[in-house]
Amino acid sequence: MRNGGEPAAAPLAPAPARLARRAVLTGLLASLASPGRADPAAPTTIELGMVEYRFIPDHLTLRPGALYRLVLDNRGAEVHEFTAPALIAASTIENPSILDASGKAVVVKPGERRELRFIAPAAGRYPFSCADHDWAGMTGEVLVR
Ligand SMILES: [Cu+2]
Repeated sequence: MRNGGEPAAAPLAPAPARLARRAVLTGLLASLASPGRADPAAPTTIELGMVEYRFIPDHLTLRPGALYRLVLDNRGAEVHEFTAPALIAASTIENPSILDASGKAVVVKPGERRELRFIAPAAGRYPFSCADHDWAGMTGEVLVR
């Protein structure tokens, strides 16, 4: 007679192929369970226009841990900068060579489009500006939530 429902012998370990199938199935089920969740491998593209002297739009809402392509599109006649020290310091920047020498900004010439790829940081508010024209109100904010 067995005591306490314990199995008499350890079950056979699953074969590696069966484990692999189980991992694929688990991933599939997880993706079905959260259909609204962005695939972290597929970036979300956001266009940020730059003119004299504002960003269009001047507020962005991002998801923590999601991958973004922020396309900085200078539609103006002057050089503009996306200056975002807190955001850049807190994010994982995928293409840091796009940053200027300070490591806190991306400089965009008139008519130029430059792309900053990054993984959004933890929830919070991250102000940005154009360091050349913040005096003129060329500022904005990224809300991560
Ligand atoms: Cu500017």
